[in-house]
Amino acid sequence: MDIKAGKYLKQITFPEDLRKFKESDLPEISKELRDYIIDIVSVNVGHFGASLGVVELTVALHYVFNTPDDQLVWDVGHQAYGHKILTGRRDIFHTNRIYKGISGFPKRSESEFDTFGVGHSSTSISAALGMAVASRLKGDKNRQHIAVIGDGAMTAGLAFEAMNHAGVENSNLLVVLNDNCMSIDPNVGALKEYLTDITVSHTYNKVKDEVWKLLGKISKFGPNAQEIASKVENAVKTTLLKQSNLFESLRFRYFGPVDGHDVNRLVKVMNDLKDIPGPKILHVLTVKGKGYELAEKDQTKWHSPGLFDKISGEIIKPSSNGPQPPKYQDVFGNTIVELAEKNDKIVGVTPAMPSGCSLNIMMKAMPDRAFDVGIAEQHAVTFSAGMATQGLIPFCNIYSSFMQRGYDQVVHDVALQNLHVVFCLDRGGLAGADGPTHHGAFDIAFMRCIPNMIVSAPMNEQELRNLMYTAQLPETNAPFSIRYPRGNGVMPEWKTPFEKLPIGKGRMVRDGEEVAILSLGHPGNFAVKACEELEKEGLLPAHYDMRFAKPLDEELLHDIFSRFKKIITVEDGCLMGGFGSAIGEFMMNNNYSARVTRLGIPDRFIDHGEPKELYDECHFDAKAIKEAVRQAIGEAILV
Ligand SMILES: Cc1ncc(C[n+]2csc(CCOP(=O)(O)OP(=O)(O)O)c2C)c(N)n1
Repeated sequence: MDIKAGKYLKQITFPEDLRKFKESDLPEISKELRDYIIDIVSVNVGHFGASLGVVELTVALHYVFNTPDDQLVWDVGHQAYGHKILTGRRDIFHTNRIYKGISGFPKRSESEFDTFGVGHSSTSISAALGMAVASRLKGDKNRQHIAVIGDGAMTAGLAFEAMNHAGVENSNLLVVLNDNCMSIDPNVGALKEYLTDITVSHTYNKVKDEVWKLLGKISKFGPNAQEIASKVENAVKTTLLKQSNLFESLRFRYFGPVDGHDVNRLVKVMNDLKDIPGPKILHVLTVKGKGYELAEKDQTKWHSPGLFDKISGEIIKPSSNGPQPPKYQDVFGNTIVELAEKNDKIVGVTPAMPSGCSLNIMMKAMPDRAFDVGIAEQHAVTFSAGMATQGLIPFCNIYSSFMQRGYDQVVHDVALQNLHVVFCLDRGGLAGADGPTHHGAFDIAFMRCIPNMIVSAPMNEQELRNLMYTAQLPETNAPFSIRYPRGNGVMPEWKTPFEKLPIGKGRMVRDGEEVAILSLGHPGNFAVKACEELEKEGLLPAHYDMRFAKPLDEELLHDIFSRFKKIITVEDGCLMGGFGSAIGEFMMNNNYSARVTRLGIPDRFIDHGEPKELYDECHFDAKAIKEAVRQAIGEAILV
């Protein structure tokens, strides 16, 4: 790939090279870094707006702090492209998110500059505090620990748990709050209003200038810095307590807001802050998508735009002949509106993913009945549970991997009370280029072991609609999980009439002989393809779309285990404890004996790549199913 770094950037392999430049060169270096990100992401796909927004911040952080000895922790990590480029990965950045290439998120195994593996949000303050306390216990007073967290990520409970703890730990922690007023969609909630207030407050800005004047003197005072710092603190407090500062209340010293695109100003401020001990927060104002006009204007679209022409700004969609099947998420988004029009008990809940899961369709159509609660999966679940106690039927849509964070709430607040909450788990299965932090590998296993929970997965759009329809019927009245993958389904004509599905019942897709393939969810389509191709070879396995991992269709399974001695299970989820395990348990419990081959995600974390590359690696695509059938039948011949 012939993308060249600019004249400064090409001299920077590691931050120590950056630190050799004069401060006056930093604006130009920032410009080159931004151009390099635009050049590569436009042809390579990836997160875009977030990294552009923190270019100056990234340059300033690596210029001022002695990384990697000083510990820099990025929250979520989707904004860390500039960091990757400045920390030894410039020349391999074109492999970002590509199979076997570098990860789209900071990853400890990839670089010593990636101090903490991320992907899920709001972990940075806890992790950096842990590092800071470790340094203190080791007697290292000089090491700096910096968490960079967005205003979206700051909405999560985890971030506040960490702030609450950090306020009483006398550790060297700097939280940089990167405030761009955006999550993926516009940020929501009272904290956002508070940050806006503090940003525009005249009183505050006046004080702030005085504080900076004082801070400017600190470096000259050397050992007396602490004394000056406490004067600074008092100056802030006496004036600010009038309007009460949330962060000050949590015993953080609050500094800012500062223009996050003024790299020289950032360098000066950070140099000053280095000398102030204890927990500090620096509020930095940035613009998501900065420097690429279209991304600044439509920040949600340009969060992760796909391929685009960087000159015209056109987002390039893959060409297609004829009507294409819709994305599963859009089937969810449109279907919930259709159902909610008929059933006024239905409400929709998303923790900060309205456009990612398409609940934005309902938010537009029925703003009073659809809630974006911020990056707050735990709250999303318990909030849904609360509404369910009052007879509402919440559809709580959470990406499978983010649901991990709401697990106790699913068990304790929903299932234990047998509340009628419908969980729609988007991105169930291998999620692709986002990699192991985002794969929805575990939900079948972790939902299946919870009493009262109904666990289902549709094989196509029609089944998704019918499962959603069935889930909201009053007689269902139980926690109900429906998981479906990222991306497109298989039915261009997807808007089929609703039909009630019997809970815990599967269906035969094709009858056959010798081998039975039992699939759960979308991988049933891989089985259909495998069966069609095997038929040409004269092999005729039967195929069943089981739909439910719990309750299992025991009647159908008795029939299958009586007729077949070779069973293959297929799922886009972890093998340990998943759907195949459920079939194995059924076999044991009922004293059947059969040769069961389980295809699915093995017991290791799967890296990033195109879904088809990952299905191949994990061995549960059509090719793998064909091989498994041939092997089963071949063995039969040998016997
Ligand atoms: C636990 C969790 N929930 C949801 C997400 C999806 N997600 C990725 S980035 C993002 C927005 C983060 O907003 P902010 O922290 O303000 O960073 P910005 O993108 O604005 O720079 C969200 C919701 C996630 N990564 N982790």
